[in-house]
Amino acid sequence: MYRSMGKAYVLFFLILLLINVGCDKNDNGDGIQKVERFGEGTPAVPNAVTYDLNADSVDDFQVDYDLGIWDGANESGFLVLGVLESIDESAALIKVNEGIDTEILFNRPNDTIWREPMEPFKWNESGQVHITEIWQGGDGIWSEEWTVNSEFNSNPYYLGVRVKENEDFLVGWIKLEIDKTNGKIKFERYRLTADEFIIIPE
Ligand SMILES: [Ca+2]
Repeated sequence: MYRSMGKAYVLFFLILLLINVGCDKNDNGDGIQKVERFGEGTPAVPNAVTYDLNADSVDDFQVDYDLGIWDGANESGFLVLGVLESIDESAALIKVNEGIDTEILFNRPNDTIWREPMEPFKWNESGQVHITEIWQGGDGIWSEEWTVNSEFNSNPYYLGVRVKENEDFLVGWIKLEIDKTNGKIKFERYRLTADEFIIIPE
């Protein structure tokens, strides 16, 4: 319920000012950081993590957290988005329904991920996909849990990816565990290949 409300705000009241929270974080030692300047009750935010999935010394993705502001008709609030940023032409697989609505985290075991995906699937070219989020209501109260940007409700989640290697791409998948209590996005397992496709195992 809350998630769909959140989407409506993003789509229809779009005054979304994203500020990278990196400079406002204070690490308390367990990988969760607090955004200090927005005062009491602002959720703790996990550290950014960078991944070099094919171990070629070139980073491929970064999981990071952005602070946003939503502005509705008569109310407004903050939100924090957990995002996966592409580095060096790496990309996440998205599904574009009727050319408009974009889905991520739709893959499951036994799915085939193609190096050259066919419609409605494509590699995300915007540089960032939105994995999880937590919202502050117009009453100032934050949601108790993070929501995951997926049609599925529980861990694990799967994401098709491509990763740049030399002048070519590898295709693969990442199995993610997302902690809804603190927004942590963990790469539990991943696999890449130079083949034309890869199948996500059971
Ligand atoms: Ca790499």
